[in-house]
Amino acid sequence: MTTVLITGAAGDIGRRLRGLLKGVYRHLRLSDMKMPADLAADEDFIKADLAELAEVERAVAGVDAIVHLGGFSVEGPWETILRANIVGCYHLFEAARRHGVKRIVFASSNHAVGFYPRNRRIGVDAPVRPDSRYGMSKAFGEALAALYAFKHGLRVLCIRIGHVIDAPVDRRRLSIWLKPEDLVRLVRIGLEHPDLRYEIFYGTSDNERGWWDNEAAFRYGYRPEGRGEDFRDVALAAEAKLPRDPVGDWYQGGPFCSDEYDGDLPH
Ligand code: 15L
Repeated sequence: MTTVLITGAAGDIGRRLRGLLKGVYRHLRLSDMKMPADLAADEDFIKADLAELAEVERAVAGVDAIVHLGGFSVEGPWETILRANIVGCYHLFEAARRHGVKRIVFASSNHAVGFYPRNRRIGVDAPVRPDSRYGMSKAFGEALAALYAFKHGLRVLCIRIGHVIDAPVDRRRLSIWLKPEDLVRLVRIGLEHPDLRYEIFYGTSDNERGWWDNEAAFRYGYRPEGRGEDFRDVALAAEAKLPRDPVGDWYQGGPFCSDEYDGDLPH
C-alpha cells in the first residue's frame, strides 16, 4: 500500500487520521471541499466537491486505497444529504472503479442502526434501522459498497463509527466511544487485511456498556485498547446536566432519534 487518499481530510476525524497515519503509508493524499487550516507544506492536498464526478476522479487518480470520510457528518436537509452523501458516495466508488483503486474504507455510522433500543444487542446482520436522513445515507453507502465489492472486485470495509473523541462525553458515548487509536486499528485492517472482501465492523472501543456484537472485527484481529468505563465518572457527571429525552434516551441513536420524532413514546 503506497498511496492512500483520505477524503473529508479537513474534518475532525480527518485531522486525527492525518496525524495518526503519517509514516504508516508511504504517501497520504488529502482531499476535501476546503483546505485543512493546518495543512503543512509537504502534504498533498486536492480540493474536490464529492458532488462533481470530475473533481472526485482527479482526487482518486493514482491512489491505491481510499479512506472515505467525506460527506455531511450529521443530520441535515435532504438536498444536503443527497448531494454530499448519496451522489457524493456514488461518485467516490465509481471513480475508484474507473481508476482501478483496490480498497476502500467507508466511514459509515452508528446512525445506520440508531433506531434499535439500547436494551438490544445487535450484530452486523441486523437489518438497518436508520435514525435520520444522515443515517439512511450511511446505510445507502454500505449497500453501494457491497455492490462495488461483489460486482467490481473492490475490497471494502464499512466501519459503523460510534463517537471518535479523546474520551466519552455522556452516557450514550460510554457505550459507543471509539478511541482515535482504535479507529486507526480498524482502518488498517480495512487497508491491509489480505482476506477482506466486504465487511461491516462496529467502530467502537472496548466499552463495557456497548450494544454491539463486534465479532466480525475481532475475527480480523481487532484488539481495541480504549475502555470507555475508565471515564465513567466524568461522562455521567456530564450526563446529569443534560435534559431528559424520553425518545433519545431509549434508542441507541440518541438525539438523532428524537429530532423531528412524531411517533409514540417508547416504553
Ligand atoms: C456521527 O455519526 C457523527 O458524525 C458524529 O458527529 C457524532 O454525532 C456521532 O455520530 C455520535 O453518534 O455521537
